[in-house]
Amino acid sequence: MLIRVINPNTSAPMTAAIGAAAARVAAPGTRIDCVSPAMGPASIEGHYDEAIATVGLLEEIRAGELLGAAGHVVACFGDPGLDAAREIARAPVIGVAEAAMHLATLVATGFSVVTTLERTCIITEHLVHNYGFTRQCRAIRACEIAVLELEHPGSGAYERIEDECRRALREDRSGAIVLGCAGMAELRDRLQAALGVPVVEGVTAAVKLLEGLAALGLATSRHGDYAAPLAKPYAGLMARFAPGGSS
Ligand code: 2AL
Repeated sequence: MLIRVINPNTSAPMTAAIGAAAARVAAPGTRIDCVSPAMGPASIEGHYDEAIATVGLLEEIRAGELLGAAGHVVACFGDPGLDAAREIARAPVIGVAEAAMHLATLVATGFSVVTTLERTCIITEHLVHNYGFTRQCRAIRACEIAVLELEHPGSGAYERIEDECRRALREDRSGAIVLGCAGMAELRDRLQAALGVPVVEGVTAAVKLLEGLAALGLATSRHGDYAAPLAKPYAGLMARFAPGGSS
């Protein structure tokens, strides 16, 4: 089966790192195609970045559907455009934040999210509420690391993340850590070995969940609000995104 992992930011090094992490956990019959949109922000660190990145993401969802993808991963921790993607895709679409949070609740009664910049914490907080994990999410912690710093080996990002995880385990009563950025995918194994608690990372979690859904014959419901968007004209630059009403 083909799983398309879409990094909605346009950083090529981050896309390569996300693809490598996804490929490492994929089952023998799974092919990972990790892509990023041709247009959009270099990193996603706020509401505006998210809103703009969503358009390129949806374009990649459409491209993946044409390639016959059996599943799509939205590989940004804000899960931007997730509901919209589900309206236009026949194959299941999973966001990395929802994947990681769901798995964390299976291995601990409470988890802490350790993310990049403090300004992104409110995006995670909204997701926690939307997904119904307010009782399990004990804290959302920022390391004040810019997303693209994660790709620079000399930035000290790993050490700052490990320090914040240790503070979380001391202070939050959490049994598990959720990594709050797709750019942290390659740090998971090292962090879990260092911390000795489950460290859940969304890219790898989403790949395994998509494989599970496929094995069980489960796909997004087309009944109700995830039905195809209604056909209508879109004006101006958005004209090419107008839904045909047939997907
Ligand atoms: C992210 C992420 O996963 N990718 C990105 O560009 N920004 N999320 C975050 N909290 O920084």
